[in-house]
Amino acid sequence: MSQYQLDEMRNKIKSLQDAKRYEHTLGVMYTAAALAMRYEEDVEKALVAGLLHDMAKGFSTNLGHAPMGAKMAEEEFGIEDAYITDAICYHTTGRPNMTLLDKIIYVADYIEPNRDKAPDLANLRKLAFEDIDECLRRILGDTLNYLKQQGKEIDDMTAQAYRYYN
Ligand code: DGI
Ligand code: FE
Ligand code: FE
Repeated sequence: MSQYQLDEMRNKIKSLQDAKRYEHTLGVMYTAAALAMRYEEDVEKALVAGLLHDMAKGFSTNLGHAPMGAKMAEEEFGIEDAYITDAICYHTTGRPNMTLLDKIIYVADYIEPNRDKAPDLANLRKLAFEDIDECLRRILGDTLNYLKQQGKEIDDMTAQAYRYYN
């Protein structure tokens, strides 16, 4: 992937998203890159997955934007690497036995600098760079608690991911 291709993707994503969502996207992209450096993941794959993870936001249901984003990444940008598209596909629910890139995108989505809602975010951010599995476990738990508290329906994949890691 050339710098030109990455720039093209950025411009396209910027045109699809409002200013706030695009700031979130850049936050996830660079947080994912930093986690990739820490855990010896492919930094370019982390950048691409982070940039594209919410590309279908607003084009589908709340849960549907993740799998739809994976499909759009392939159709619009020719991303055929399933390692990347799976990380996009499962970024909202997680899944059992997540790959390192899945974990990086899932965690980056939660801790990127523009986020401010989650409880104990400062500690989670530190933990992300110390022990990504423990951080993932904590986020899955916090998300499940939040969904229950809000009376929202728990997706089967969310429940499976939670069970796998707890
Ligand atoms: O797209 P983002 O806003 O950056 O974040 P996201 O893709 O992680 O998730 C969007 C929302 O989806 C978030 O408020 C949590 C929610 N969510 C995650 N798992 C489930 C869920 N909502 C329901 N109803 N059921 C789930 O299992
Ligand atoms: Fe999302
Ligand atoms: Fe996101």
